[in-house]
Amino acid sequence: MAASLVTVGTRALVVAETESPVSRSSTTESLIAAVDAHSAHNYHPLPVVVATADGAWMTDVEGRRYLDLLAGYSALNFGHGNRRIVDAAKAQLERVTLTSRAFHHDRFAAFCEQLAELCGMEMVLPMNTGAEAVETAVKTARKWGYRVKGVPAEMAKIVVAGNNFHGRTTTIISFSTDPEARADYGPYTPGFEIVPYGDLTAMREALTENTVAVLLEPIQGEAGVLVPPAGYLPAVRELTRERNVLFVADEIQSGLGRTGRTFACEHEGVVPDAYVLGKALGGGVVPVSAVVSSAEVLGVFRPGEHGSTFGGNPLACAVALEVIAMLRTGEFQERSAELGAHLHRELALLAGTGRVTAVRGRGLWAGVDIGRAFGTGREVSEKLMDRGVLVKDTQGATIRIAPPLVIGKEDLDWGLAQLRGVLGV
Ligand code: IF1
Repeated sequence: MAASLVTVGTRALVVAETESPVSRSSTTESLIAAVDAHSAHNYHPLPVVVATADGAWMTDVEGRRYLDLLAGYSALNFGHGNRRIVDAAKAQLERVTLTSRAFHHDRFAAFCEQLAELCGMEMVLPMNTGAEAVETAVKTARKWGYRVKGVPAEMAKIVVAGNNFHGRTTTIISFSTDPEARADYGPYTPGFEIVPYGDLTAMREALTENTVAVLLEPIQGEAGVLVPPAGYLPAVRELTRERNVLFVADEIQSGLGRTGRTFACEHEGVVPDAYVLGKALGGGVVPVSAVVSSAEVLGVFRPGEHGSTFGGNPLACAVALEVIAMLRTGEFQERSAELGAHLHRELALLAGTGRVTAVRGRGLWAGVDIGRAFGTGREVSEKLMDRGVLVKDTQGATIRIAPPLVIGKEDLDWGLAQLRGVLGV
């Protein structure tokens, strides 16, 4: 198997030299055909087959190189093959990888202690994927509502925002407003109230004595990197505090350095009651997620009431500990803030051209709306791919730019030059 892959790679390199960059070679085509035949069609990936990656760059099976401006939806904040993360993972692979939570293991204490400290919180409940952590936050808020707040049985309500994206479980899609994410998956889980994102009046009116939590993305990713109006998050914080409602911030995508701060909430001086974390916490190596909160809130759980086979496993903890150590210095946040300011300055110049109708975001994270006459987000993404830049479209007209935070300024500028090339400016 390994030998045949090498042969394929060599042949592909030869093919790549003789073909125009736009057409895909037979290797890429045959691999994609096999995926189409045997993988469920729940995705429509760009027609590139990645074989290796390093830092902000990926190389496909043809030997072509691409600048990664998506970073695994922010799971790769520290870049592909990050030396420190890979070394931490390798070392732990040789020691112990899984104990289950039936036993203690020697990385768990440091993981919980240091993650809680990074968040300015007291307790951690580890899971694996983002959706599992969101589910955990929902269960935590409900249990807190019944045990601590005194909400009558079965009456707990959680307020969420329109155009949210929190994951894909049946309960989470029950409070999605996206028909694609939701259709044909009913019956849906009750207990959620949806209000428009950024609308404080609607939020105030939605809160009742049975509301246990407000669950929000401090910046909405899938909605197109939507930054709420200034003052919205602090007002929600104030309101939830007054009404004894938990403010749960889904920082799965916005957190851990992406926006130029450890948490996107920090831009508005907001400290929520609980952070929901995922993606970059696993360093792009393993799925690691968690709910991080106070002892009052996470203290509601008793043995047997929640858990996960892989949650908080030794490999996950070793990788996350390295991620936490890197975040503690603040250098990645600083880099994201500085390079992000540069990115947004450059994108603002495009916004004046008509080819780009709007740009949103913070730090190294941008949603760029493409003018209708200049193609859909998907078409622009495909043209960028042909120029060696990988991005992902959303909401039809938007492309999202979220490079690994380790990207070089020259590489970012080169990527932006390709975008200008595609848009003809
Ligand atoms: C897919 C989007 C990004 C998230 C927030 C929870 C989760 C996500 C704020 C769930 C996941 C992903 C999932 C991925 C696409 C992607 C995404 F376009 F759908 F919205 F990043 F922008 N909270 N976001 O963004 O985490 O269970 O996936 O680990 O293909 O579904 P997960």
